[in-house]
Amino acid sequence: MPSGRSAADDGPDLTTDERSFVAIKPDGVQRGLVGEILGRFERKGFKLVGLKQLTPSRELAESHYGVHRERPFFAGLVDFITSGPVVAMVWEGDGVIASARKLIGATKPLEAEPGTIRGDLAVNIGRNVIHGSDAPETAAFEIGLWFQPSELSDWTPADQTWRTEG
Ligand code: D4T
Repeated sequence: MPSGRSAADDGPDLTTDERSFVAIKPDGVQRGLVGEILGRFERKGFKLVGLKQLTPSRELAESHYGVHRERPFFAGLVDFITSGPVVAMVWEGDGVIASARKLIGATKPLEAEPGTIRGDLAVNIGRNVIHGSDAPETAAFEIGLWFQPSELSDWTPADQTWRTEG
């Protein structure tokens, strides 16, 4: 650590290799927003370690949204997420789980701040364009649900030292 700095200056203890599962839902794919959304995560400085497009099976969708199984919107949610291609991604970097949620914005697009993906690109909760893991446990579960380990790349961007200190 450079002289004159203490551990407290670094803020929360961030893990550089933290990973989050992010998915562009069928509405985002159909509306041609894939490049726009990928670009926001790239420009932020996160590292893409997994990427594929697939139409999820009902089994996959029901597992992914299992926590909502008893909610009245569950059936419609599963119908929607299985209705067409989804772009599934794994992003890596300092604090990526919480940071991705900030980039994404509030679940209800009306409450999502301008500048966020939902704030800029969505108007309806049932068509809110994108999903991001909400905690380390759900990130680990969702990455394992959507990706095989062999589909994830361990790599170091050439400009890594310009993204993260130390
Ligand atoms: P996801 O999981 O898609 O990233 O959304 P959030 O994490 O932001 O929000 P969530 O889990 O509470 O909701 C999951 C998913 O269900 C849709 N939904 C939600 C809906 O259609 N009607 C509702 O009333 C709620 C609460 C939107 C996101």
